[in-house]
Amino acid sequence: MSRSKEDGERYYADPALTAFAGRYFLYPTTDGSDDWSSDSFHVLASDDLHNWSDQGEILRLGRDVSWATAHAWAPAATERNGLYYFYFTADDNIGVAVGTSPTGPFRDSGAPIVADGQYSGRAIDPAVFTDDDGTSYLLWGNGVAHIARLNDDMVSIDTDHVTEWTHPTFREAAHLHRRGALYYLTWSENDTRDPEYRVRWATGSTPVGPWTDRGVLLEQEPGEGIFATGHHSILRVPETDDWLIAYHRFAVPDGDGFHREIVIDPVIHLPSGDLARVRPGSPSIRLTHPAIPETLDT
Ligand code: FUB
Repeated sequence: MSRSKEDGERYYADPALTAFAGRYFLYPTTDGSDDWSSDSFHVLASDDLHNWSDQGEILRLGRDVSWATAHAWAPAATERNGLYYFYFTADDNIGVAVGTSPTGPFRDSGAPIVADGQYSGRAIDPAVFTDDDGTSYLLWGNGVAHIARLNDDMVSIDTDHVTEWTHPTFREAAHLHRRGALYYLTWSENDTRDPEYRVRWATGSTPVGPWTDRGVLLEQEPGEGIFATGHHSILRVPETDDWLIAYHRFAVPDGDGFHREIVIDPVIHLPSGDLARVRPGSPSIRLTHPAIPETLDT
């Protein structure tokens, strides 16, 4: 059963925080239904990371995507040569749609870029990373993490360069960022309905590993009523060495694994290259009240 908030709030999860041309964009899962059955994606935009507005629906399964009808989850987006690539989960496949602006409209490529069963584990939770040499990688997985080189068209992967990674704590939401010579692989451990859903990190000297587990980056803060802090993305604020992590948690108050909200906190890289533990709740940017255009507030 779904429940909606009364004052125009919506539940969002699985945030992919990005910056394009001086503006921030957040590509989330639309949450609030008990089996994560949403069939459409919205994008939120902000000039200052504090005030966010819902830019409307950018892709609807069934209508805009012929090969899937539900479970629109965990998207990611990037830009190359003036085109915007929107990667998304749909019924345990990964799709990609292309647009001319960060807010769409996006046109589906016509078939999954990674199909259900094509690789081990579940085909969910895409993330996209572009290295300093311009090579882009698509990450995905549940149970098994995959890091694949994207072809120049950005709508297909180089099947000769797909790296698999497993770890006892790897559940889902693999994400990659680089600072200097060090690559950071981060992921979610446990189930998103579990208060102990949390983010771990590893380091490596290449974008495909090998990876050294470095422990927990972010976890619940029960004393502050904060639970299930996971499925994140990490963004460098353009032109700075400031870094942010966007993640979801059980909505406060009364949330659960199907009613989640997005928050943003700083990520600190210590001089050693280690990541400082993220402390949720002090002082997080909370996205519980994104303004929704009247035409969309149905
Ligand atoms: O939002 C649906 C699913 O829940 C995502 O794909 C997982 O990462 C978990 O957050």
